[in-house]
Amino acid sequence: MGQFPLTLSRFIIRSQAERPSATGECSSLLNQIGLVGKIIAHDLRRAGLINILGTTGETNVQGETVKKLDEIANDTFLRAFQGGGLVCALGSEEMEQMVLLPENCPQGTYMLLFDPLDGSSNTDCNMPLGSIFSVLKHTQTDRPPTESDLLKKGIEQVAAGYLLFGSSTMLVYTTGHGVHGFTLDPGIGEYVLSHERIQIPQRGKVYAANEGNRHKWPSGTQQYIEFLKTPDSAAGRPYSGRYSGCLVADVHRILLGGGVYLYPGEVDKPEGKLRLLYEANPLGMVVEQAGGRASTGTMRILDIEPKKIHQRVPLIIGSQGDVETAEAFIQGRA
Ligand code: AHM
Ligand code: MG
Repeated sequence: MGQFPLTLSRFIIRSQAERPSATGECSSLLNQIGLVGKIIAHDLRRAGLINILGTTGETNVQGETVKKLDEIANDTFLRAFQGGGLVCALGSEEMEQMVLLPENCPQGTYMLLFDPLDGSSNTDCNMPLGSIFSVLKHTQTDRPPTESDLLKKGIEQVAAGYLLFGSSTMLVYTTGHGVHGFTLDPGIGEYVLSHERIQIPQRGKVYAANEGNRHKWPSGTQQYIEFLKTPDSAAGRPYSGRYSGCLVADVHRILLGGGVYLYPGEVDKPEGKLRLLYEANPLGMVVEQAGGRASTGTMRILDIEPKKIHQRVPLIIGSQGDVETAEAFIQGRA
């Protein structure tokens, strides 16, 4: 007889029993994110059939074209946490301002930040997509949170993770006690533990970067990518280039097999493209919890003091050794 599947909810109960100090609320939140993942995955699977591909004709707060699926995924997160008493405030890459959920105050002490649909240029061609989430705690329960309460350093996250909509749907998360991956079994409609305690290799053989932007990169970044492509069999080079256009998918590959993902700063845009609160911090926590490293090239992502909710940062993330080498090039030490 095969092993009975260890589902997400069962795994969470087991982990809680190992840590009696855990309140259990974060568990409900993770289960609810799992449900969000099932709903978004359901929409993505039928997207080409029900006229939800393409753009809405609008531009978001980031100045980017909004895809219909961006809006649908964002609404799914909003609806999932309205009521229920868990989350008092939400912030999203797709929403200009924080959304307060007064019905959940003051009992809901979590604040949820998310990128509802990461890699949305992939929507119209059946390529992988993701959702990224970061969980913060609102500690001043005598008053509802304001936007400045969302401006916490990444090290203050109480949980973080992502949903990956690839050839299968996965939920990968950390609450600061290792990283665990669950695969949605469509037959039973449950997330089943498939990757317990993920550890990222110290070095990999893959790099992920949009090399079309090479001419915009500072010379240290250009030299690093040239270094990775220069053959040296003893050192395991050249690396293979693998870039999907979906940060979640690229980081997931690297989390499992090692290597480095870069969305660096550019000469005319030193802050890069990716968002600190919705992308870099949550993925930074996941990767660090798996033994890897997340950096701007000059500082640890999780130590950055955010100044505004839609702040962007350069991101170099992946295996400890690979990110350190990238930092050495970027800082002119290599
Ligand atoms: P998005 O959240 O608006 O989709 O933007 C983030 C995405 C990442 O998933 C991906 O790695 C990167 O932007 C791709 O950008 P580019 O097309 O410039 O390579
Ligand atoms: Mg994104």
